[in-house]
Amino acid sequence: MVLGDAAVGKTSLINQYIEHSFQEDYKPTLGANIIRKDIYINKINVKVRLIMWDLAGQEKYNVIRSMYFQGCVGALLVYDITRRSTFETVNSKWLRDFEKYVKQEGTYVLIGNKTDLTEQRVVSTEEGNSFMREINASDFIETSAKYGENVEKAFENLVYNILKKLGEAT
Ligand code: G3D
Ligand code: MG
Repeated sequence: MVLGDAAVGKTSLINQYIEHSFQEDYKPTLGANIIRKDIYINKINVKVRLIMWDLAGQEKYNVIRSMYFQGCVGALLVYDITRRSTFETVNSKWLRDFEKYVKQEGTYVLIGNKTDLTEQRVVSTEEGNSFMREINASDFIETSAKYGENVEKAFENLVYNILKKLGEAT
């Protein structure tokens, strides 16, 4: 799942990542866009089918959101480096939701998006790094969904860490 406050860039990250090779199934009544992508992870020689859930952020979808968490194994926790409030809600809201609803041990990667807006940056890379350690995220990656910078790396890092954790558990 891709989680974070409104307008941090969740939809942009997914759109940038899937480019032309996507299939989507938009269910506006359910407040979710469901996207599928087949990828190959070189490092460990496996094919993976990703099913991504891009959820609408509105409060009215809160009940439905809790149902989507069932079966979820990992998340990108996204904030906008130009808005401190979006950095704070990663811990106060999104990570809490994730831990509350995801039954098995989940994997999450912290994402600081909009690195192209250098002038407007208010959350430093160093803060992101120490926050990653504080919340026990698998990794921290700064991205620009606008220019595609580190976007593929973000998703594939999450997949790799999910598989790694699943492998350790079995
Ligand atoms: P959301 O799905 O998390 O709600 P969106 O966020 O992907 O809809 O993005 C919200 C706004 O931020 C959009 O602007 C989008 O273009 C912009 N945005 C997303 N990622 C980046 C980025 O990396 N850099 C910059 N500069 N902007 C970004 P609009 O104006 O269309 O609302
Ligand atoms: Mg969106």
